[in-house]
Amino acid sequence: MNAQPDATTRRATESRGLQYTDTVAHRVAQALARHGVECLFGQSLPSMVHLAGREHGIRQVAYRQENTGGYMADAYARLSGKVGIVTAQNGPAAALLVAPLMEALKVSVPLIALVQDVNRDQTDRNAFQEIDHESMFRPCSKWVRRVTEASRIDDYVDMAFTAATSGRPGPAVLLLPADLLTSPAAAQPAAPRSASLGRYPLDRAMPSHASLDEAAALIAQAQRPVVVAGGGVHLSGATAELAALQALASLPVATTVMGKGAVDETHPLSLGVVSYFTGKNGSARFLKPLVAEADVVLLVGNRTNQNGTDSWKLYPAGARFIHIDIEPTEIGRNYEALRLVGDAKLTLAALADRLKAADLSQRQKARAGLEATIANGRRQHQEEVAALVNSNASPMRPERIMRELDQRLTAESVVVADASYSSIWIANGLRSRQAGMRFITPRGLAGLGWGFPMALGARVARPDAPVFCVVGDGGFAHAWAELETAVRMKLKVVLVVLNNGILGYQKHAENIKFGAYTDACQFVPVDHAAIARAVGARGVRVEQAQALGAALDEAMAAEGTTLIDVVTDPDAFPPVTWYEAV
Ligand SMILES: Cc1ncc(C[n+]2csc(CCOP(=O)(O)OP(=O)(O)O)c2C)c(N)n1
Ligand SMILES: [Mg+2]
Repeated sequence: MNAQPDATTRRATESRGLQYTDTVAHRVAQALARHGVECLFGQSLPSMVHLAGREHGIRQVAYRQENTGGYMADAYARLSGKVGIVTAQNGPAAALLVAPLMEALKVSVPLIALVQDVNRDQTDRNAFQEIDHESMFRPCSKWVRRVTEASRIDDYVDMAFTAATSGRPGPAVLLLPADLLTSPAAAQPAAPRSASLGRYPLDRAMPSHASLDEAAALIAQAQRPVVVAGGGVHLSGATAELAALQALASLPVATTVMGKGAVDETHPLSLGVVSYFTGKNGSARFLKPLVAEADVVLLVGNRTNQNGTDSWKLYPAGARFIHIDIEPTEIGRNYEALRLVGDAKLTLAALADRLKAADLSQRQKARAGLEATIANGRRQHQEEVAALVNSNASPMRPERIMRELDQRLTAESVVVADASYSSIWIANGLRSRQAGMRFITPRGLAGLGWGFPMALGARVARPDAPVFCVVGDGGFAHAWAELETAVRMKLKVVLVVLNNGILGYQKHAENIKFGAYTDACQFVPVDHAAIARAVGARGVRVEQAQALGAALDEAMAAEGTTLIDVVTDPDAFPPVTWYEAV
């Protein structure tokens, strides 16, 4: 006979409905809803915020680990145009947010971390999991504050959104003491805040008329101008303006990895990604001179970082630079430039307006020759890689894997890749079909393992878009647990694991640098498809090139996430230029 559960057991095991109404947490949720927040990426704490959030129609998207939760929120922000919100408990959980916040800081993605803190009267008493959050978060965020007064909730939530979405977007951290959240909400002020600040860019600034005039004249008179578009073009939503400028002034446009998709890569004036992988078999190998020999270089939302500039060797030393950026200190960091401090969308449009009135005959005359040069460079590349792209070898060549994927992309597809070789394979092997198509890669810090959780966040932002994800087997092992999240949260991703059995980039780079590789590089055989099936996802293994197409088609037609474990050539590496230079 079953004994009746005692009162404590009943209280612990039965959900009786939320015991709190009109708390500070409710006021937080209300403010989030005012800023257009629809979902919180969170495991549980601060529980009161999640529970109150339900009452405002705010959905919880669960994660298994704070690290990956941060990347989910990041990709969500990149694709939704809204702020990504991630929540975490104080202490060790909060510490796991450092890497995703740092990524967001590097590549200017607006995130807000809502982090629970210890009760206000327990501060500095060695309370459970108490750490100095403000010191920990300061170097990886734009703004970090701890709110302690019930009457200031709207003020602080609005400050967090303003920090995240204004100027150069980035992460903000709001620390919420646990006892404050369950306290009664303060009385509403006579004039409650009503602004919605959850979209970015919050403010769009413009450079001076004089500097725009000067830039337009430089472009109109240039002999060999080129545009190099970075991720800032996507952040600003400036892809239509960039396409218009490209067409109007007959400008060849290259992108960085972060900027991929800023232009249509099938356009006769697009160069694709031109950066640190223009070696043998690189898609931009034969187009690189259009960047390296330019006389005027227009940088747009481009950090001029090491990878994008191929260790600052790619851009021509003698060129005149024009740099559009919302962040004044990025202009002139590595290349002295005509400073166009402003929002990319407005600035490109203003530049185009001026060029419409300018004498563009030189640009028009150059166009046919330029298009022929680009077509020729593309053809040379296609001839060079034909054998690899069409290879039926087993284990498979990544170039062949990219061919199968590329054939299935549409302008609506979103492609996400992990760090390591996967982001290079997709940048090289897949083409953007229209200005504004999105390829999401963790290029702020290139941390391993971020690809798959980013794909989940991408799917939350674009529930109707086909989301493809390409990851290496080493990086994916950082995030296996989120396969269960994909199943539970009903997030469909077509996940391709490049199973080469090694930490490829690590092993090849070590061999090239040192003539030997370290013991961590080689794995025992792993059946990733079985891992997927173990948590209720679809999992298939592909060992023959001829089988990949059908596997992709089935995955695209299936209901939930499918993991395709593709047995990949461990000796294949992408065209990293320094591999050839050493
Ligand atoms: C968090 C993190 N740890 C370590 C590295 C260093 N790292 C860069 S690439 C790489 C190997 C990745 O192997 P895998 O994910 O299997 O991809 P592959 O290169 O084999 O395609 C390593 C260890 C990193 N970038 N990030
Ligand atoms: Mg690998």
